[in-house]
Amino acid sequence: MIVTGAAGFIGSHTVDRLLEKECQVLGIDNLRTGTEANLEQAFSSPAFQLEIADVMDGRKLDDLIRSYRPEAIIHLAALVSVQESLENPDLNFSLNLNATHVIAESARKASVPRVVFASSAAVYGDDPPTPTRETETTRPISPYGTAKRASEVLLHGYGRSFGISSTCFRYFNVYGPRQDPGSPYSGVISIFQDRFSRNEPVTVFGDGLQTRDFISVFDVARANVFAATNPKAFSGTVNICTGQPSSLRDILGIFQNNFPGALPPRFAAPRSGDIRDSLGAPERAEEVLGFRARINLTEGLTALIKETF
Ligand code: UD2
Repeated sequence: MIVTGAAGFIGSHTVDRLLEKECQVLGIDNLRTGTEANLEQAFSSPAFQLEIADVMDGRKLDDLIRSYRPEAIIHLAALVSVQESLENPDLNFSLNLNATHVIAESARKASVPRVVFASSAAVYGDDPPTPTRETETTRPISPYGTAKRASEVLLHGYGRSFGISSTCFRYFNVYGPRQDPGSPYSGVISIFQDRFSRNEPVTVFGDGLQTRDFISVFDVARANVFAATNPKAFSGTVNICTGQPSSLRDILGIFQNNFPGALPPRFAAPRSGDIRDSLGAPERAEEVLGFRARINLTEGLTALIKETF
């Protein structure tokens, strides 16, 4: 197996899961946003190797893929911040679309049978009907969502042209250990975890009644590994979500239960561009992959807070 973005949040958990399943894994990462610390557990396995390389480097990728001859490529390397894609659309184009083409080409040349790709619920745009199905019209509202959608089309077109199976996962709001809380646009759960554990107040933008479909990174890694290791994995787009809405107040409540005596939250005006409710329809994942999220939010968040994962 090859995992690009192996040193990132979702990548490192995917590597850990592949190693648990006794796969040989070559991780590729340029360490732009990922860190080797995320791979601490993986480095203890002789089945794991990390290559520090850029997925934009087509020649290097060709060499690596041709010599490793993976059963599948799980392509997770990306520019992960929607905000950064708005500030630097050109870099977003390189990392989130051009790199997909580099991967597709390398896969074709080395006859790799399967690619699993990290797409995003951001392809749906603002306030689609909920729960949102994969058949919903996509109307991305950021360069990030646009490149993710274009990458899906590219991979499916390549798949049909050259017989490569491509599973494009539209992840909803992923949370869990190793998520970087470093920017104001980081996932809300990573920010809350950081603030509560340092006894600093959190800020709630809006009334806190906005809802999201939060899915544990352990469930996401399980979906990635299932699609990559299953020769009959479905080719197409699939939501990776729980189908369960949670409000920000629900999240806050779980943190407050675990941190009695924490400072009260501050409330601020809603963020511009914030959507009210995001909720995925999980049925297709169940139908075509037999995948269903197993970790409910209270359980997953409590484990994250207590670091008992
Ligand atoms: C996700 C993406 C975002 C964009 C958006 C499109 C992530 C981390 N963010 O944003 O880049 O694609 O989807 O709809 O995947 N919030 C607070 N306090 C904080 C931080 C956040 O109240 O300190 C609120 C935020 O205003 C939002 C909710 O929490 O209402 C969730 O925020 P988020 O950035 O984790 O995720 P989301 O779905 O808004």
